[in-house]
Amino acid sequence: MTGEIRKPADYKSGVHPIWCPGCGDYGVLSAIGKAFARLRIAPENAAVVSGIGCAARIPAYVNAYGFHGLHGRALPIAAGLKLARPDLTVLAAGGDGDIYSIGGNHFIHACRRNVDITLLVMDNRIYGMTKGQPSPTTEASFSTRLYPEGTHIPPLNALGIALSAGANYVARAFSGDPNGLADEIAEAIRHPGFSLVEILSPCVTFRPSQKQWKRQVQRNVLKPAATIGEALRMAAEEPQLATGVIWKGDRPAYTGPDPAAGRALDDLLEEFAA
Ligand SMILES: Cc1ncc(C[n+]2csc(CCOP(=O)(O)OP(=O)(O)O)c2C)c(N)n1
Ligand code: SF4
Ligand SMILES: [Mg+2]
Repeated sequence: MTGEIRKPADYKSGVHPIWCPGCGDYGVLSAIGKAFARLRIAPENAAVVSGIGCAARIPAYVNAYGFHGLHGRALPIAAGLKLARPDLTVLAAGGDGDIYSIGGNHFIHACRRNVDITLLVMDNRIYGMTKGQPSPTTEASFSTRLYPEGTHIPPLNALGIALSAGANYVARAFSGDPNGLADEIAEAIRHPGFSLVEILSPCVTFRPSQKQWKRQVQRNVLKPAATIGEALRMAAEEPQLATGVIWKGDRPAYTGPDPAAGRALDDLLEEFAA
């Protein structure tokens, strides 16, 4: 750690968040500032990239480079940015719908590619921005206006998918503990390769019962598994409100093709034209 000493407040952009009062995403915003301060990351050396959703508004509120992209497309933008600017600390951030539903394909391949970025998924088990439709992580029996008796579809095991696809660091955290969350985000940033931190982040408007998470979440009970098999078992069997790190892998991060081994663009154009 060599950078200038900074305070969490240095990472506030000055844009006033328009999330509902009590939304869990405030805790995530606070934790990002604390994590950046702990790692002494200069605002001009960080970028936060998102898609669309309440959670995906977060780049506007962080004093760093930001990109508010298309729904589901945070990850390819974040990975491309990191390959082009390896000196930047790159976070991708979004909701359970943005990342796991419309962005699900990108999610799988981001885990597989293992570019050195950190993904924060603010999981409220609902589409908050579009007023409460079920998301991939909504419980099968949860009643919404579209599905009064629930969808009868089991929720996605996103941590298990991340592990199977090759993510190098996999954790679950809780937005109601910004100090603990800041430690987890800082650790995920420091770990090389693709890191997933799935953050239980209540939607107090469309899932008011999630306010109970404050006392229901089992904090930091998951510990890194010694084998990928054990990590997969934990992802499948441990309680869905248990938090902690379940996997720290040692895959080398993907840094892009070696320019020396590639073909020059001019040669390719010449060959194509011939
Ligand atoms: C291509 C496209 N399809 C659908 C939408 C509508 N839409 C906006 S946000 C969203 C889901 C947001 O849910 P989530 O990612 O869980 O974020 P939250 O609002 O819960 O934080 C949807 C379906 C859109 N903006 N673009
Ligand atoms: S609708 Fe839900 S997720 Fe969106 S800002 Fe309000 S509480 Fe947060
Ligand atoms: Mg959501």
